[in-house]
Amino acid sequence: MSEGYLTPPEEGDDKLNIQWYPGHMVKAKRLVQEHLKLVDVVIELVDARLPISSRNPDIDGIVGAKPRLVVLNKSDLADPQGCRQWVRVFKEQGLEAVAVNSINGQGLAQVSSLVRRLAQERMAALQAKGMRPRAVRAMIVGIPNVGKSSFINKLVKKGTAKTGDKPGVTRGKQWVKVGKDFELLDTPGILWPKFEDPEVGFKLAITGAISDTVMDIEGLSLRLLQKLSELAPRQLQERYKLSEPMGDPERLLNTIGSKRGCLMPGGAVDRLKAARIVLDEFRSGKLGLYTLDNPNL
Ligand SMILES: Nc1nc2c(ncn2[C@@H]2O[C@H](COP(=O)(O)OP(=O)(O)OP(=O)(O)O)[C@@H](O)[C@H]2O)c(=O)[nH]1
Ligand SMILES: [Mg+2]
Repeated sequence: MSEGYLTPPEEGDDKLNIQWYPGHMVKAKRLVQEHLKLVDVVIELVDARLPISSRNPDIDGIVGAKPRLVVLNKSDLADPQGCRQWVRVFKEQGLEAVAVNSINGQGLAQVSSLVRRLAQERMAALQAKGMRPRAVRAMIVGIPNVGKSSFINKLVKKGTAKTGDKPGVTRGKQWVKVGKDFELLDTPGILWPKFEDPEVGFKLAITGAISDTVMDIEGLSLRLLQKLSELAPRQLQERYKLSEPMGDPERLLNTIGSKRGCLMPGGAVDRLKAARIVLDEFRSGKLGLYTLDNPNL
């Protein structure tokens, strides 16, 4: 995740005090708008666990009428039924959508075929004007840490494996080949999520979209424990072999810390270490698979 676009939390501030640098955001948005002119299709990556909170709210205006594919990445970490519902919701809104896993490549074959299909009309129009057939060009946009680089790497490897001859990267150009008739802009566009809603900030923080260095890790994990003890008490109990009833997140964090041997010299629980464990295990799906944005709203 790129550094330097967050302000650090204020001393003693227990809220998620996250502020993007506005100048940085405007510049990145302008860059995306410039690159848009070069492509036939936009691939918008969102986090499958939060398909709305992980979007830039201006995305419709930025992309305009250009054909767009919404890719729900990290679908391996989301509730499978939630993924299916969200794909349906996007389709109902007139957007093509597909759930993928950029680590094992699941869903990526569909991405290639959908991109080609979305570009068909434009390619036909270009040829009708007498232009020679060329590869379909697409660019990736998405918020920090949503998996843009992983997605590109996996898609490109798949493509080159299929054609099996030349290396995938065309030097001197900013395009990466995905098979012979599909090219990706090699630098993804970064767009920012919206932070004004504290609930959105919380969801982005617990899924890892915000750099941990700017956050109160202990406070965040306490909120997460509170949420999980309401949402999925059994998962918590099983994972951490808890016998006591759920409830007070402060006590829960201490118990988890001592069960996992997070002790400081002198024997007190190292709560920061315990907090990191809870967050890491939630982010890697060990505490269950969740879709945190409700598709039915
Ligand atoms: N489980 C899972 N993890 C993923 C997936 N895609 C990416 N990741 C992980 O998410 C993290 C961020 O991935 P990147 O590809 O670096 O994300 P990015 O959007 O390029 O991030 P920036 O360049 O910082 O904006 C990495 O730890 C990846 O391994 C996925 O489909 N499933
Ligand atoms: Mg990247």
